[in-house]
Amino acid sequence: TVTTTEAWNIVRRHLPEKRFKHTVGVRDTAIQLAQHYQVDEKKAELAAIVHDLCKYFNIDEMKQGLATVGEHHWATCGSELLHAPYGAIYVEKELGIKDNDVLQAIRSHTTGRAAMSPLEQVVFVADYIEPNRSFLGVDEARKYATVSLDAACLFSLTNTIQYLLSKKSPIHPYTVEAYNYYTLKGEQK
Ligand code: DGI
Ligand code: FE
Ligand code: FE
Ligand code: FE
Repeated sequence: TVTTTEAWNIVRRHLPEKRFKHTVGVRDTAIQLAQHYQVDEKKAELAAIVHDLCKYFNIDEMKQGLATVGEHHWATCGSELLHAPYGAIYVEKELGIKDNDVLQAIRSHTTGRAAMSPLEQVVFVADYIEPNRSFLGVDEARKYATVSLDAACLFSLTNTIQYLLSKKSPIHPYTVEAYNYYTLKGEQK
């Protein structure tokens, strides 16, 4: 597997300046959250460093790569979703990252999913609240991140779904499943 230094060099070459800065923010935030919630810090760091590696890859290349491993259901999706599941395939193949926890955190970082592991939640939330983010609601999201990972995930999912609805964009079933899961989980306490 790659070292974090090697991963940084690869990410540097693939990402434009702004996306690289975002990645630094996600790495720092993921490490903080991992420490706060007693999640494996090294896994969180590696997943964060490579999470957006494929953000600007060719859409057809990503769809084909996913279809090759039997995931034909991404056919109607754009690169804003494809870079996450394809990223997991790519870093396994090209960077030799074998850790399934890390790969799963990369796979679910955009849509989320029902019953995410704490590591997945750390990366999902870090991606949403890193210091370079400036959208409406991000400060509230940062507050939830100090309360609990479940609360932060639910807030992020709710906000993202509202944003997608306002744009009349399609909402991926994984996003809906994640929202339903964390809403129901919140009601039970
Ligand atoms: O890659 P990033 O910009 O750091 O962040 P991301 O991977 O979390 O999200 C990328 C975009 O994907 C963001 O604009 C929101 C959008 N998105 C998240 N969930 C869904 C979605 N877009 C659609 N169409 N459907 C979703 O369920
Ligand atoms: Fe992303
Ligand atoms: Fe995200
Ligand atoms: Fe990101």
